[in-house]
Amino acid sequence: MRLKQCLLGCATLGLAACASQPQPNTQVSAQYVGTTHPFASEAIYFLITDRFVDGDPANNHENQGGEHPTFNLPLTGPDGKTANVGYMGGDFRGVLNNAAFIRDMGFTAIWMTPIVDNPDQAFAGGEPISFGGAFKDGGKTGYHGYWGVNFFKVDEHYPSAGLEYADLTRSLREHYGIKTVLDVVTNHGSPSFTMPTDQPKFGEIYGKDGRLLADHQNLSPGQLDADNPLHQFFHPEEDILQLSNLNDENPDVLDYFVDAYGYWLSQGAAALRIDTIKHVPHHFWKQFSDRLRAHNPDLFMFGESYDYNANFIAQHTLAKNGGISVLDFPGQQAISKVFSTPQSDFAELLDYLHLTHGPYANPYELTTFYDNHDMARMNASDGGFIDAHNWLFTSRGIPVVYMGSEMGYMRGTVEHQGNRNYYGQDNIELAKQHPIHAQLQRVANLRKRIPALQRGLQVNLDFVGDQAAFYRVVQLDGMAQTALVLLNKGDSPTTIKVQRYLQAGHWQEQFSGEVLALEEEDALSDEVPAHGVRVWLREGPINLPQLQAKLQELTAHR
Ligand SMILES: [Ca+2]
Ligand SMILES: [Ca+2]
Ligand SMILES: [Ca+2]
Repeated sequence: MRLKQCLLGCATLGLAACASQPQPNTQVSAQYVGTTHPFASEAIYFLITDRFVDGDPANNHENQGGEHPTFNLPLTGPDGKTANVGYMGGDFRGVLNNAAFIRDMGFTAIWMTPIVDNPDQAFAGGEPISFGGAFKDGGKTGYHGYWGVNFFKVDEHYPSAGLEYADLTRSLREHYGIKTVLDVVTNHGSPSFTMPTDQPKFGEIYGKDGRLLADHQNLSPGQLDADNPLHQFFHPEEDILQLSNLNDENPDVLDYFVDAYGYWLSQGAAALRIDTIKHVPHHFWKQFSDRLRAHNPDLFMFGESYDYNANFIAQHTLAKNGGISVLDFPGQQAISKVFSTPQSDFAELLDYLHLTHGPYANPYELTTFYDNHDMARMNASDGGFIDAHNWLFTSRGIPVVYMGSEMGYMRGTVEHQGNRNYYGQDNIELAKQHPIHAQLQRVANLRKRIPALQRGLQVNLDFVGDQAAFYRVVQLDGMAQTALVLLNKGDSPTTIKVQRYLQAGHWQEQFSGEVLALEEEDALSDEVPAHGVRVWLREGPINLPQLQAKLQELTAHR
């Protein structure tokens, strides 16, 4: 077959061109792939457990907290707008009740905010938070989960009878094919000083057996006593607001978290998202990673290094620092800007990709997103959200979508302006009819069945104005695919013409089923709908020398 193609090629190209081609039998085994990591196949739906869906009012603890209640604490803004810093009832049952919704949208994994026990009162210290405010913890509760107290214990707001964490992970996996991503913190516990009077659980850390291991005792970090065993879990310096700054130099702290997160992995967590990773030194992560992977060899972890400098965040991805992937914050910035600004140019997306000579251990293993719970929700039109998803699910990286984006929920708002508002079953029912949801479901399910879109090398063609064209190519273990992705973020249909690296053969457009039989040196010209995506797929070995050379270059310098 290959010989026949070469002979045909010689007939058109002439003997000299044929003679310069690599030997056919070396091409058969050539491997082209962005990453072979199993987790690259996943697409992640991110939800704030407390704010997703209240599936069981029995665990709401509406009367918790005494003089510092924890349930439903609204922040009131102008024009009747509200945010909320109390618990609002979301739980494991609410997630499981909507597992089919998440699966049907095309997601294969759910990242839930931390599930471990947080304090049972609102924080009375710090500076009071108000509507639209930031960097103040006064008056807040641990509804978000990032204020751990006992890292071995599920917070009382989440489980139901017969639905502990292990039951949830098992049901999601066995009945819906969904993996669970555990959100982990090692940098800090709960707020730990400036309380008018010391509040229970704040600044405290408990062991698996329920024993008190550490207590900040409402002292400022500078007042901690290095000789007091209860203080040795903490750094004597402030880090983030009043949060207890855990001492990453203390081997007991490392042991504690390796044990705790190893325990949750044994309860069915499939991957870890690591909070505030840049606040903890690399040597800690190297040991943490080595010890967890000793028992979980392929464990995928991705960190939140909230920074727009790729060289900085990429440090975590290096093997010497633990080989931990990261959320692509530079990508987030670019993606959000491009798709919320109609006059933007697709070319503005090229810089963050770092497909060659970049700082990342492997750019194809980054988790990609355009907003989350810690920033303003993307302020885009429905078309902008649709375009963002069309890009996210076809370009390099593992897509992460924050709950509510399927209907552009609370778009443009920051954390305490509505971006963390309760989502709820009623909104989910509305989302199922929303145009953003319809298009997301279409492209996410396409990625789910096409390995080239999950792990293929990305070969960029033209990125100009509202048009983008690129290939994703994979040739691995007897499977070979070339996906040609055509994107249009404009308000009217546009024709995109591609000739560069275009292989002869049978191509099929994956949404419409249209087919094309291309000869060598043919061009492909296709009309892409407004805010649309077209994906042409060619199955079979990569046999075009120019494309082979490009793929070899991308591989050599990835
Ligand atoms: Ca509940
Ligand atoms: Ca609690
Ligand atoms: Ca720290």
